[in-house]
Amino acid sequence: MSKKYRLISSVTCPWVQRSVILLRAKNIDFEVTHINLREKPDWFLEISPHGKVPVLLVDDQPLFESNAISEFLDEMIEPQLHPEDPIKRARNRAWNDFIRDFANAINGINYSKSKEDMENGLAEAPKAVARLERALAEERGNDGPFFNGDQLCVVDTAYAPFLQRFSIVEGILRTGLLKEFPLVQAWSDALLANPTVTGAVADNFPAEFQANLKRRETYAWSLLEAAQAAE
Ligand SMILES: N[C@@H](CCC(=O)N[C@@H](CS)C(=O)NCC(=O)O)C(=O)O
Repeated sequence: MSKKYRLISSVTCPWVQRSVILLRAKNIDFEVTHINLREKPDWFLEISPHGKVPVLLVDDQPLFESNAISEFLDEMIEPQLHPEDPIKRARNRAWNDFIRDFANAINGINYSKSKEDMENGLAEAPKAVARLERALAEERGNDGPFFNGDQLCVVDTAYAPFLQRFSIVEGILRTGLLKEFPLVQAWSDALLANPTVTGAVADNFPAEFQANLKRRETYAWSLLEAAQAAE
């Protein structure tokens, strides 16, 4: 009998979206339960050791940490999206892990609180993006558009949510961060045009994400608010 999957989610969480993209890429039926992270229900705290989403309930057995969830899904359910070759697979897993550095770099810009804060974020971020640019060149040569070539893979599912958020913020801040990184820019464009990725969030995602920028009192929100006031 096939298993039942229920994803515990919060609307703008990029780590949840990583799981959603992978579930969609594998055509797995799943239910979503949204929780309010500012008022976490007791039942959630019982099943999430660090109180974070995503949690994936597999026939009521909870899995936590988006990376572990990805590995579980890729192990259990066809089609396998990690490369077959063990060396390539290990390298993909390492790049999957690098998402934490990349997320920190991008979040340093996305959630900066002032112009100065943003400039500091922008001074740091190229280190992580440059590593990724090199990885894209090395892992897939000239092929694309995804991390390993023409098939969406597990690594893609980790980076797409952060590239998507950065593209929204970039529309406001216009940092030009990706100008020097054409492979990352092309990868981002391909991911953000892919229906498995775009369908992983609700149509009102940009508005939800902007509300998040507002809640966090970000520099991006202050610019957006000023532009809206000037209209
Ligand atoms: N390392 C975790 C990170 C998940 C995470 O940070 N989730 C955030 C929402 S985007 C969360 O649940 N935060 C609640 C909290 O920290 O109290 C993963 O990959 O699953």
